[in-house]
Amino acid sequence: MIQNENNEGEYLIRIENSLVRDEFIDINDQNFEKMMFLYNSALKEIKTKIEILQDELKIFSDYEPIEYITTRIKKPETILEKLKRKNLALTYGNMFQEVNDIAGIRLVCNFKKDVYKLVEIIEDFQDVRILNRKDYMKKPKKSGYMSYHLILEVPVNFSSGIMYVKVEMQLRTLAMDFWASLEHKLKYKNSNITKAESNNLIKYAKVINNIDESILTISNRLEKEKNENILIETAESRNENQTKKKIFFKL
Ligand code: 0O2
Repeated sequence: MIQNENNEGEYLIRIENSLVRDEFIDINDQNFEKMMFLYNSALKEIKTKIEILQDELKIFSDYEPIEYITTRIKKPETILEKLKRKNLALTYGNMFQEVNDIAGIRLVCNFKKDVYKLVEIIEDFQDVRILNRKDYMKKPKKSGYMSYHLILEVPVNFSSGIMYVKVEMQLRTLAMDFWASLEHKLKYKNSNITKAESNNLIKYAKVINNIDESILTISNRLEKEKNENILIETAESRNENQTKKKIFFKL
């Protein structure tokens, strides 16, 4: 790695080596801007990887598990709020090490099985590291929230070398996304909601989950039928070829 005092890379290595670890965050200073540059770069990298995967699955396997992708960078005020919520000093070191979702990418899928298939594929990415995972689909949060979360470390090539930057990936179905987006607006960050309204939101999450399960059953049946038809067609064409061969030998 180039160790040049004046280049950006040296600054990045400094963050890694914790030279600015104890500095307090100032959302208007250059250090903050540089931190955001790191997260934005990682987000571009992972988004491109997922888009390439999406194209590959479509072209080679006629499989389109992702309905849409969204990305976002956490607002500066929300980063500070999160550090306070975790009772941590508002330093760059804590921001870099303890806040995992400054860069966020969301993959919204059609079916639950697509989420697990994508997780398996991402696990096989050679360069992306998985630091942590939470399966809120198998075990929803008390609020009713369902999603699959991966904390990734994404490699970004800078002039001074490679740096691994954390990105939170949320994978969920369309139905889960519908619920989570509305609940986020109505309740997640709003303490004015009543107990009854809160209970209703939990109830709706269960309804959403039932819908997801029923839709999955339909999709599984159709897939099974399609595979069976392929098998029948293959067997038929094999028989046809054998008949042709017999006719050929008779001639
Ligand atoms: P925002 O405004 O969406 O960014 P940890 O990462 O383990 O230190 P954290 O961040 O609480 O702790 O982990 P968790 O539970 O995996 O939550 C991460 C993100 O998931 C949240 O980010 C939300 O985006 C989403 N989330 C978690 N619980 C709920 C929920 O009950 N309802 C909704 N709608 N979203 C939820 P932030 O930073 O809390 O919020």
